[in-house]
Amino acid sequence: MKPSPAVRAYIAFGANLGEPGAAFALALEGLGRLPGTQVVTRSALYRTAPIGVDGQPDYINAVIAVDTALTAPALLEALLAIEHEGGRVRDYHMAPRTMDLDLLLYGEQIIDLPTLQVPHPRMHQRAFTLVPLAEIAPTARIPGHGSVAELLPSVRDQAIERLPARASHTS
Ligand code: PH2
Ligand code: MG
Ligand code: MG
Repeated sequence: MKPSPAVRAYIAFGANLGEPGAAFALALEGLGRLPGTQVVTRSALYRTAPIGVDGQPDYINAVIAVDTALTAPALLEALLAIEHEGGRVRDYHMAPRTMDLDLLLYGEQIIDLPTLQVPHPRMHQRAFTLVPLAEIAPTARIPGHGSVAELLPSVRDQAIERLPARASHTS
């Protein structure tokens, strides 16, 4: 059988419980182990104020680029399995979490399934996705919204702080 050509996908990492630095390392390792999948690059870690929830600790966010031969639904299923390995417990909607892995972009495909919307429906409004994405892929296009670099100015009021490289292992 001919191998399926790889698709460049972008995955958002978020955590605001436990040890986000260790969870990020686990996420990278888990993604690297997926069949037909290579981690291409990753952004720095960023400390961000929680959006859409009150009274939660700051998040640590990042974006990871992979090339994958997995279909988008198979990749989503793998992300949920890695979250589970990372100790994710689904207490309630928007609960603080040890590891959240969201599929942001899958090539330039638009996917609208009951369990999977790509591009991620709110990614173009959030500094915690756009800023790390701009670091590794400023020219990436968010179908229906434009390029990452073009969208950046619209989120400049949202608090986000890039952490020094070493913090990825200790924060
Ligand atoms: N994730 C959410 C809700 N709010 N805020 C920040 N700063 N970072 C996140 O990853 C985040 C959030 C739901 O997944
Ligand atoms: Mg999620
Ligand atoms: Mg999320």
